[in-house]
Amino acid sequence: MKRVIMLGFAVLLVFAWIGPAPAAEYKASLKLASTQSMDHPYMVGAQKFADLIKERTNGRITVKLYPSNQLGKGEREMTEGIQQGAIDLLVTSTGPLGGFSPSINILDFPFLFKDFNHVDLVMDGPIGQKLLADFGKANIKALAFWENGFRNLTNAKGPVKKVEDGKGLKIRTMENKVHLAAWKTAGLNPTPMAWGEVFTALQQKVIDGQENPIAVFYSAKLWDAGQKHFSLTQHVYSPSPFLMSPKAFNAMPKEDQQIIMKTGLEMAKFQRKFNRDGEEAKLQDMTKQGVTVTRDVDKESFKKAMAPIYEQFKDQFSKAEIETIMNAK
Ligand code: EAX
Repeated sequence: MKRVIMLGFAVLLVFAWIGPAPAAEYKASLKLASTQSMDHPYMVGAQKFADLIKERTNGRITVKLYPSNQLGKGEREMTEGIQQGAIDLLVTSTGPLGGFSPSINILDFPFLFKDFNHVDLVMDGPIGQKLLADFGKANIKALAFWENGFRNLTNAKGPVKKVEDGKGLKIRTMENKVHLAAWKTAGLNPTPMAWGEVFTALQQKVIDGQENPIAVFYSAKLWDAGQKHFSLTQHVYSPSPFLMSPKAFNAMPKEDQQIIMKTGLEMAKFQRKFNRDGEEAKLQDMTKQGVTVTRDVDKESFKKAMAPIYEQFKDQFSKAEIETIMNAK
């Protein structure tokens, strides 16, 4: 009996020895990417995330930041990098994500969310949790919902107050089938494009306009590419999943995985607030840069013009599913 116990101990010891490195010894350097520059709320959140991870792991884990499309010309390419393990962490809009995890497209419907409170309720509740978990099937670890913001239509031709004013405008959309369908239905002329190509396309007048949250427009200084008209259409909320490569995540000891998850979630709160608090000052500064900001947009006209797409996608997203989000309280 004694010998059996001794043998048991020996086996346990061997297993303990060859198991994953204890957190005290584990070291890693992680690459964090996005399409956005260091002053955009994505990268402000990312910088704080990097600082906290370093502090909380006593410098064992460092996070190196790759802003401004350094690791790929757009979000589709970089999401592939996450799947393959070439990129460890990514802040991305939902633009191309439906091609990886189809359920996420439900968030891309126009006029789904009333305001930021409504957004937080859904993102931080069971619906948000389920959408994050679904990424697992695509070999992507989704840590939290950071944010891009409510998107707005901008163009080089003239002020747009109601949907009719925008008819025929050639605009860039993200590589997203719901957005594309919404703009087509509304009578504009949308064309999908990776973010890294938008500035040049605007400059060369290949397109008349684009749509994005205030912070993206501001960080990219799109007025320098001729975008002089900004309409506060707020036609769709743009959430930004904070993604991690399972390869990097699974290589970590449990304690470090927990630090990563906890800090990612904490930064979701911080980053969303930072984004929202900064919007008004950016709008005012844009005006000083010569941008005409149309605030009194007839949103109802956009909402009506885009409404038929809910019917168009009813086989993938039922009315009941959509209403659960719209009526969340
Ligand atoms: O995620 O491609 C886009 O328009 C996105 O909003 C932007 O890159 C931020």
